[in-house]
Amino acid sequence: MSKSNVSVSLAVDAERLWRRHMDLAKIGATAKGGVNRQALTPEEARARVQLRDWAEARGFSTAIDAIGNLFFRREGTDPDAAPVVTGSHIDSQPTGGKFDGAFGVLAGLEVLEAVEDAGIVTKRPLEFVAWMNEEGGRFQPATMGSAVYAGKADFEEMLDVVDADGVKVRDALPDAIAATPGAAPRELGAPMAAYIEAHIEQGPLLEMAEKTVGVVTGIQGARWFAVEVLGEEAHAGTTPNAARKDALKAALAMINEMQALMEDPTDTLRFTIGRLEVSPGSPNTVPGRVFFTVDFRHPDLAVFTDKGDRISEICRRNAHGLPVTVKETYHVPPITFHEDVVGRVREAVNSLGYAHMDIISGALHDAKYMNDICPSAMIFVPCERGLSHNELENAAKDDLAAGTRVLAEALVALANA
Ligand code: HGY
Ligand code: MN
Ligand code: MN
Repeated sequence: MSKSNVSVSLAVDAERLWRRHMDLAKIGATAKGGVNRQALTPEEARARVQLRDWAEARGFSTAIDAIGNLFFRREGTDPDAAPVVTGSHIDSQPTGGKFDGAFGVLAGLEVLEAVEDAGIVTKRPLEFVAWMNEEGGRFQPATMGSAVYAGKADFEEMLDVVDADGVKVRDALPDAIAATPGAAPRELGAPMAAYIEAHIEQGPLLEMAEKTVGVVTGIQGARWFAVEVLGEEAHAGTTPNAARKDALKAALAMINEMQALMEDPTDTLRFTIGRLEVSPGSPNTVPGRVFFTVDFRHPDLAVFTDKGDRISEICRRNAHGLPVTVKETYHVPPITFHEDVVGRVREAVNSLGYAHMDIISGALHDAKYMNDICPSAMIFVPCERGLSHNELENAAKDDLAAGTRVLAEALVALANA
């Protein structure tokens, strides 16, 4: 169906792609060279406008859905055909890097531009998307926008999620949506023919194996918990141990027992206490309240279930009579991507001749929810030292271009299948 016999990967422009990363990274730039562009902040709104400007300069149209997922579209010959879609996220961690999420969105833009430059006609429309609140750092859960889109999270419930300052999604969302006023309305859950997401690996495996491309066959499971322990504030000097209701002592007992449970000699299991708040936080007052988060991940469903189910029981048993609440804020079992779409990625990487390997994603991605509504897969490229969720995150220009060429060939093949 291609009008020209130029293969789209030849039209991928590595310099343009790299320049876009550097330009987007200026929005929310931090002193250490990373980005702080958290979901539904003014910085993220500016990034939305920048994407819209780049896309519309090439004649691609813009659409937005009720939860703020932002879509960009290049028409195919069959306007009624469900689109082939790529994308990722532009929101970042508070101390995020230039490439986490941004690569998948900018690779999508680059693919549409390369298709346009090569004069390739596709049957299906091609789209790339910037999913709202993938990171879940400010508003939990993560992958909020794609979960609502896929019907796996309740829209109204997500609107009532609040951040640490008590700001609700419902209050912060209008400014994000208003940032691109000309965007057409997009229905939540509108059909997609296939989805492929490009992302940096955010781990060291590709770099260690000296591979340029990761053919991602699945995503490990992730379970997040929010735990609050209530004690009684008291004088640190006068209060006998027997009379204390020390929220931190109980929380540390819970965390220590969890860490023992999560010991794994194979180093497959991932267990992180990412947030620990102690109130009132005064050196000479017995803590009256402790809040902490748990991020537990594993690729095997049995381990994911058995060990994850023990977290609540460990908290209750170590509370020693103090009130404790344990809320599971995220529960996403391990998934396997669709073999047809993984196959398209494999064909593309073989035809381009890049050193590659199969890999399971350790990180969460919006592709997990897309896999629930259409055949999906992912493509990884290495990042330096596997470092991510860190302002020093770095990736090589040639690797980003290689991943984008694989993405381009796979998407065009799917759009004309
Ligand atoms: O937490 C994650 O795995 C994703 O990078 N937000
Ligand atoms: Mn990401
Ligand atoms: Mn991330």
